[in-house]
Amino acid sequence: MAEVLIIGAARSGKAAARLLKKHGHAVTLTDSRKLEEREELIAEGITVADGGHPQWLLEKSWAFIVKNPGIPYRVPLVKAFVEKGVPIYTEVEIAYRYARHFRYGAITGTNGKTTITSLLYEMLRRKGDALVAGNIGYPLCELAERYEDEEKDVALELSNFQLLGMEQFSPLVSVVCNLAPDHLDYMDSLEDYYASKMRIYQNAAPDAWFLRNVDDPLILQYAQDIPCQIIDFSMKRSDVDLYCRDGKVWLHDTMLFSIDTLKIVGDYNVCNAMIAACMAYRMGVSIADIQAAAASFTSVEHRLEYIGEANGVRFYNDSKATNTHAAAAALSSFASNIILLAGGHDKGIPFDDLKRFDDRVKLCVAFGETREKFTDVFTNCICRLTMKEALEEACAHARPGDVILLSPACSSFDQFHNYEERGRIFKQMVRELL
Ligand code: UMA
Repeated sequence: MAEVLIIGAARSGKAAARLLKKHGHAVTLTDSRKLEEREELIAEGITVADGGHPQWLLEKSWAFIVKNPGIPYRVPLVKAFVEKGVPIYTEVEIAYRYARHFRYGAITGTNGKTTITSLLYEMLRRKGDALVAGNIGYPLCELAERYEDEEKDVALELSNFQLLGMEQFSPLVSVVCNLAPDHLDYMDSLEDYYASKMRIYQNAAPDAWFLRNVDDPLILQYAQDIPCQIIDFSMKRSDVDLYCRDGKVWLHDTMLFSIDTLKIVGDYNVCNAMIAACMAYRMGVSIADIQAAAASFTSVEHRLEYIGEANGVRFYNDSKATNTHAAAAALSSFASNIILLAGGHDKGIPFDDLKRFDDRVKLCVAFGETREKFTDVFTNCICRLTMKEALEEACAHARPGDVILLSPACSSFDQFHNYEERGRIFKQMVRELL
């Protein structure tokens, strides 16, 4: 019975523990916090070392480690195992090894991943048995435990943290939708961050597809040695495999959908839909089903999500904007009168790219760890400690026709567990106001 250590006992760690236990491994689960479900896990036969990572974990020999994707490799416990040469995987790799009949449409990139994954899932569902998993919030191990002997099409969102712990994972179709600075609090450099994204296609079979965004110079620079078929796509050119012409999206000579049927707005969303449609096509979804799913898709929670209107002021929750690039996409969706709520955990990425929206931002109310940095970005900027105070300040300044937009450009970990919690709390506060 192989001894396995799992570091981090939140959603993905617990799912991996249960799957490995089911397959006869001796599983130890460790977490720096005290686990509420400690007794339950022990009753399932899992050894629990919580409230810290005790020294004995380092002294024992493990067949392999499963690391929560969010825990950096520089954390002392992880670093020690790297130095010892113990294999360290992330949960998706473990699920991949057991669920041998799953077929994957795998999506990574800096922004748009969740929209593409959700849209691909809606398309796959029309064809038949489909699942959605990964960074979007559902551990793949949970699904592998439930359906491991079944054939399933999976729309899988992958973060670079997850990709770093992959060894064999092989998708049928994959994409790096775009690249922009992010996660400098975790990676040693931006070069490492960009390169880590390219692991998505490293084991792809020769007949698999990799969708390459030729509009993105960073992707062209980093996407090298692709072992499968390359589908070049562009929003600007039509001399590529996947492109827009006459208001329609085409894959070679096949029309995938008409842009005017989409309910999601903005060029970046046309690009997201184009990617999802092409992936669905490769996974066997009919053109009619692709079109029906594309036309009925509205939005993703926490991504430029409309909450409501009061006294002529509209409120949007874009909590998923955890970097500058995503916040820029949100700001580009409104022509003027934006009251922006921004700020959060400091990942060390610059906000300079937001300066170009200064004339659209009537007022920025910055909060959290990074709040002072926004005073250099926007002419009108006020700092408050918390998101609640920032919202109160924004409401005090709002006039009919204004948009109050939470698009933080930062991750949430300074004041919240994750961006979902930040978004839910924001929506709750707004609904109380409304
Ligand atoms: N912990 C330790 N030791 C440490 C540090 C942390 O034990 O030194 C523990 C914490 O106490 C906690 C756990 O590790 O219990 C980490 O919790 P988590 O919420 O990060 O873990 P999961 O619930 O398993 O969530 C993970 C992904 N989290 C991260 O990558 C940070 C989720 O992505 C993903 O949805 C989920 O698996 C299912 O696959 C979230 C995310 O923020 C959404 N992703 C980043 C992003 O989108 O920018 C990459």
